[in-house]
Amino acid sequence: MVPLFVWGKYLAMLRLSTANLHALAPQVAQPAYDRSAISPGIVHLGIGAFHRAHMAVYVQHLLPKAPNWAIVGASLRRPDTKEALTPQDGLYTVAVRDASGTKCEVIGSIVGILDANQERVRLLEVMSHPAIGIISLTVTEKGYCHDPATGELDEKHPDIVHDLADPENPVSAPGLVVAAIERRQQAGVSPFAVMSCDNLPSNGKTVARIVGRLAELRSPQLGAYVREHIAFPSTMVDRIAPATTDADREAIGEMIGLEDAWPIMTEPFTQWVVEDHFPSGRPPFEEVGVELVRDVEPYERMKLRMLNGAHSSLAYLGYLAGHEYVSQVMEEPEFARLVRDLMTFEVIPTLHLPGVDLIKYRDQLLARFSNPALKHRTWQIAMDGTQKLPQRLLGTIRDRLQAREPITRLALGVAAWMRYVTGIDEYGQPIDVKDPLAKRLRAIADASHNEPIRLAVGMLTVSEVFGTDLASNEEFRETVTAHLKSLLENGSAATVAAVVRSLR
Ligand code: CS2
Repeated sequence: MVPLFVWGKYLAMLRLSTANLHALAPQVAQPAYDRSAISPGIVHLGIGAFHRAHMAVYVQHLLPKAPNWAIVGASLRRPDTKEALTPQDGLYTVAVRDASGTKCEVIGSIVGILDANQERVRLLEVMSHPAIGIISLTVTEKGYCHDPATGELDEKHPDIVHDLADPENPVSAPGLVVAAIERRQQAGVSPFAVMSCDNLPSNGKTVARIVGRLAELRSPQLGAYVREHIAFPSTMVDRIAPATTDADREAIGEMIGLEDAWPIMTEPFTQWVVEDHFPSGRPPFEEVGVELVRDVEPYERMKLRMLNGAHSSLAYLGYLAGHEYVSQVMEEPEFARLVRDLMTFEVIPTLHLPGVDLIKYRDQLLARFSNPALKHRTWQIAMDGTQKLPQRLLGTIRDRLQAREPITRLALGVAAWMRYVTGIDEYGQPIDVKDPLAKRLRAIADASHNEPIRLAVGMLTVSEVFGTDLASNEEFRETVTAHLKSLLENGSAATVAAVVRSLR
């Protein structure tokens, strides 16, 4: 039973909004610029937690110097962000957490949110406005409607089929971008830059290929226009931002003194490396800590293989071992040892980044994964494995196989994914597997009757993930199958312990 005075306090709490900023607790940072004097220069597709913890914070710190680069956000799937933030005039709290405590900042860089499903025409109008110089995206890996193994547009994807049939009313992110490019071209408006902030390999080049192909399917002229005039700078983005819970909402409300329907939890670490390729102009990103470089790819590869590769391995193995949060998995010495050795012996040798101390980067990652104040669910990271595995683990595996080097720890992450997508955990309970190919994976698992060789061989036929080379690589197949057998027979904790011990 909640005591009455708590209810009274909760009911009396004002909602975060421009008018109520005066009631904000004094220790909370807030926009250092006049929000009525800023205007949008960026349209961001996919206005979820990651964008709001990352790019929107950089833009908040840019706006005092560059007031014409505020953000209009669009949600492509659900209207919930718009519903939460519109009554708050787009304001929300970023709560930075670690063992030493929580620091809050109210972010005001998002000046409007559109729901792409309900306001498609308006969204295209805004994207086509001459003031907009950048279209940025965090639509997750699957939002690009591509084949994860090849990085090419999936021309049979239902959303792409739809967008080719009805190009004025696109539903996919590439479809929206192509429609806006066409509108601008027809109206003689200068082209924008398209900046992917998703964890895809060579994200700029990949999105250029996807958008270019979709435009070409519309018409060869539009395809040629995209190739010649649209810049697709690559980026490496990094900040851990777990999904917000109701307990977070309540705790942040208490801290800031106002009710916030959708605050974002994150860690102190943040990094953004951007390829400096914006022919039509960009804000002075370098003034707010963005690293502008000529070639982002080595940084991207480092981050995808080290951070995300370790993250996915921890997520599948940790979930199977019964751990809800990443930091709990890291408390298990054998698991922590496994990811440390995975990075040291199997990932770092595949990276070439002169001037970057990769051992230091590894240690920083281990500390970030162990942050006890961040409730990052293994289940959240386990989502969409078919879209994530190629760039996180399989590219590294290919490089190692080619160099005739062992892949034992890398293959354990892959085997754990195969075990996870069977949809039944180690206690016989169902796993809520979220993945665009979940049904197909489940059918493969059911047909294998948990027989390790059949399960591994069945999963390896998913060519969108493994291509054709890995499925026929004997060493890979055998290593994965041996791990899978152990995971099915002994469980995740015992398998991890045995692998760590055998390689000591
Ligand atoms: C995570 C990433 O959910 C996931 O798959 O691995 O979102 C990760 O937290 C970010 O890439 C960190 O920058």
